[in-house]
Amino acid sequence: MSSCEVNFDGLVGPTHNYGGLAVGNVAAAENALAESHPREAALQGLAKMKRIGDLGIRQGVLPPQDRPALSMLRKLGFTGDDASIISQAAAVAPGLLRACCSASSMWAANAATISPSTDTHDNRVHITPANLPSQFHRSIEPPVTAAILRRIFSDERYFAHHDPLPPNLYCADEGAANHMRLCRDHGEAGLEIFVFGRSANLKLVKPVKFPARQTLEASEAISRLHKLQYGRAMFVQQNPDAVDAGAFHNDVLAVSNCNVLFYHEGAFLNGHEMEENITRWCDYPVNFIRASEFDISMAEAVRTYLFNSQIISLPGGGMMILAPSECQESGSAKTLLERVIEDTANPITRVEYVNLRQSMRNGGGPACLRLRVVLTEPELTSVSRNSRVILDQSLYDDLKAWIERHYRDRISPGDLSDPSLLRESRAALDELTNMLSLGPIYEFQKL
Ligand code: SUG
Repeated sequence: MSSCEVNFDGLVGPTHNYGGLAVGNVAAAENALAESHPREAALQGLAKMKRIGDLGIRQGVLPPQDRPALSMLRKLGFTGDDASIISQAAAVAPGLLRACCSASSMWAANAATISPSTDTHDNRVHITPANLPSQFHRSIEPPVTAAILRRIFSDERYFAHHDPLPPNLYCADEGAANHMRLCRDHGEAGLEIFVFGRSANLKLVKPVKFPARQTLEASEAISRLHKLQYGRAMFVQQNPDAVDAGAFHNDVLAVSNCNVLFYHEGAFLNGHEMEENITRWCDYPVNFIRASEFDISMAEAVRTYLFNSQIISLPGGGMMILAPSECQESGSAKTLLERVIEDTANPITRVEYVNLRQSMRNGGGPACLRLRVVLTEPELTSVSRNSRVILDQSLYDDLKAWIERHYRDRISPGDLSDPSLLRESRAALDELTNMLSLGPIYEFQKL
């Protein structure tokens, strides 16, 4: 059966700001408390989706979460009406208010881990929303993420939904950012590679500067829940030095597409052993494009997010790299990309650059913004029948006009205490769920 990979990108939410919240995320720390530009951020993300759609590739949209997260502020002891909760939090716990205003659900690679139906025992697509307990602002996301994914992928004949893992550091799961898949073709069974940063149980080498987010135990649990067929799951440890250099997720230093794995030699604790195992497990040739420290230093790879590029199978054959524009301005990243496309030993024939600077300043590149979902035709049809989340020209036009109508030009940390930001965000999201034919998904819509 023919299948395709649909990237579902997270729409940047109206409260996009630089909260300085993410430990171990170098860009986010550098830009902490800077002024943000939510409208520009959302338009940049939408332009990326449109570019992929224009290449003839299916592209999906995930709505943002409702922020400020009033329900979290209430759980943490603030009382009264919405406006007074926000002003109390701004006065006594500004960091907490920033966390509750984060638009971090835009990085859809952290929304869930998804196994295509070709890989699973019951031939259904298995979906586990990430529990994200490592960073407080991200730990707020799972319930709404789960509701959105259940709504979009609602046909139980095709989709099996699991609850997020229990929300604790033993089971810390960051979703698809730590999950890669190799296959001959998207529609064929694949090898799912789960990349973990630490083990809750075993004494493994650990980073010293920054916390590793994903545990081996969480990865193993997901492979069990997804009923991966025998030989379809592999577990690989991230290099602790890479975490310390700012690779808080594996997708900062590695990206796969079909039979291509593009990565920095320092990404994994034992990259050579991993390559040998992959070669043994795959009955088709795998292209390992391994960049050395000499090609590009790990620091420069983290700065440019070269390996957070998307590798896209083009409808006419061949593959394209969609790289952040920071790579175009980096001598080593650009030279390496040019070498990759000239090398006929791999299927990558083109590179394009995309401006995602607003997201990049919070440590989120092209691949962070997307959740990959391999779907067969009937699975995709069931999605399109249920809602309007697959991008076409008319949805693009509607979303662009919606962003221009509702989003602020700029937000400074002080603006987060303005209760009208809550009202504006809710009005925008209410309109969005209608536009996407999703029905009510946010708590405020059910009150
Ligand atoms: O979890 N940044 C996100 C970036 C996530 C990138 N995702 C992938 N690599 N797949 C994070 O660190 C910054 C928010 C702030 O500080 O305002 C933030 O959450």
